[in-house]
Amino acid sequence: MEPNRLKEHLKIRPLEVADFGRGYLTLLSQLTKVGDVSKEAFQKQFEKMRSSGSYYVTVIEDCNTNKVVGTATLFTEYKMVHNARKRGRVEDVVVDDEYRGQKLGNVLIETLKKLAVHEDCYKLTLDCNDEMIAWYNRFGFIVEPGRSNFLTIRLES
Ligand code: 16G
Repeated sequence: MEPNRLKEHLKIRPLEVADFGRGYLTLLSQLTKVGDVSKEAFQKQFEKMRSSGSYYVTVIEDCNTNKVVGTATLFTEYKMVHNARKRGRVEDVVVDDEYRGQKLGNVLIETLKKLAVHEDCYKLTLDCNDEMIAWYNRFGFIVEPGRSNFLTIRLES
């Protein structure tokens, strides 16, 4: 589905600092623990992400309710390997419970894939809960043979 196939009242666009007030963090809390992020902390982090030039935080807003109802982020990591190109990572994909089944996730992922090609990424990766693997398979993400792992150390205190 192309981004322009979204229903009229749904708009896909980059994250704005005003999305703090449009429920962006509440939406993320449907994915994982957000913690206590003040408006000031949000603004600071937003500015760091924006000025780095490496983050493409994409949201879908319902213009009828002025709420952010879907989001996905492309993070691009500079590499020396592969002719000093970039690796893209898909992060923080979430669609509001009440908007599931409208293919908003498809629009977000297809948009990030195009963006990653445009940004000259040589590959695009993600990690997710095992039960989501089949969903991501639909977009071409696969578990590469011999690499069916994702290693983590939790550094949170
Ligand atoms: C999933 C997300 C990742 C997110 C993490 C949060 C996708 C494709 N993956 O792995 O982006 O940061 O969950 O889980 O959306 P955590 O709180 O356990 O780190």
